Amino acid sequence: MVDDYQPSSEQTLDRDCMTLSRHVLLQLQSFGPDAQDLSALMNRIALAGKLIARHLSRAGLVADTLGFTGRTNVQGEDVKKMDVFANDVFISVFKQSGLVCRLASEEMEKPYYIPENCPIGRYTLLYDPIDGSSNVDINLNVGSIFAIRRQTGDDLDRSAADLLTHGRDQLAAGYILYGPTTVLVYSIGHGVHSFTLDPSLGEFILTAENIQLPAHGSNYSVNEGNFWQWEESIRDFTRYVHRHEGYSSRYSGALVGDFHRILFQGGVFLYPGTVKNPHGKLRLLYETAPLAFLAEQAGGQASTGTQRLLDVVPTELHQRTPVVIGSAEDVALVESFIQERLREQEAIAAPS
Ligand code: P6P
Repeated sequence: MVDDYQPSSEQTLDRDCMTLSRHVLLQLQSFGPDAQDLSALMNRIALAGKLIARHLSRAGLVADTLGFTGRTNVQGEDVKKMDVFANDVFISVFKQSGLVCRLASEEMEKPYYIPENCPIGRYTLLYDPIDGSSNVDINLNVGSIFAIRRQTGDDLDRSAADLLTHGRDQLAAGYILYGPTTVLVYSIGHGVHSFTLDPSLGEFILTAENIQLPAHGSNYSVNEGNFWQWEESIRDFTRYVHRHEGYSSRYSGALVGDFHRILFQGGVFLYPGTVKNPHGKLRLLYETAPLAFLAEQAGGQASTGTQRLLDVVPTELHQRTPVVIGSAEDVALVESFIQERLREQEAIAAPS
């Protein structure tokens, strides 16, 4: 038996003990009730990620995981079996949390209320359960996007009107990227941090802390197949990157993976308005606002092209916004083309 035992300074042991719930408490420098709530909420998000990752790892081997359900969601999109499974996972893990009264999802026209948690549960989860689900059937990365907001008022009429506020009201935001590894990236307003799932432990382990989005990057990520549907300003930006050295086009068709690349390598992702979706395709409350929260926390920027994205106040739950997000310099470059065209239009409209 050794007296005054000195534990070995085994780095990996310390690293493996930096779990998500502990990290949240350290971030908040508090063990108070609010900190405990956020820690418990993030732990539930992690559990949902593990359950979805496990299901995805068997997609194609287990009957009824791939393909379509034959239904369409509130967006008018074909619902894939994986969308429904992932949507139900989040409902199940938060039912048992006691903390969340409402869940608002891309897959549900109205928020789902967990009766046993209402009105005690003071938090709302907004989420896109599987973003980029068309990638599931071809074994490419997909993601879940989430935001946590505090419920204000009792919402007795179940209109969830208190959710229609700017993105600066988000308490926490992040995503889970299901790729070669499963990665959970989150922020509770104290920087952006990344955790990697260690399947042998069943824990998300801290692998990148205080991530800084580079001021500029070579990646530009946009669906150029929409070129004919864009405003001239976006075409101007595209022609600029085509004609200048140092740019690479990277687009996977799944927002989470495309954003993750920008977060770590820099550059800009954009989904502007199109003829088909004049206000953009992506949804504010559970796609662009959570990522905008992360981008700004990591030193980047996020706008609609003309307005800071976190300032946008939605008028309805599934509101879409155009999005330009990533490195500050590259977001500014896109915005400069938009401003240039606006000035030209104003000059033409101005009385001679
Ligand atoms: P498009 C996936 O359907 C999604 O919602 C995002 O994940 C992705 O960034 C975008 O739509 C892709 O849309 O029109 O380029 O196929």
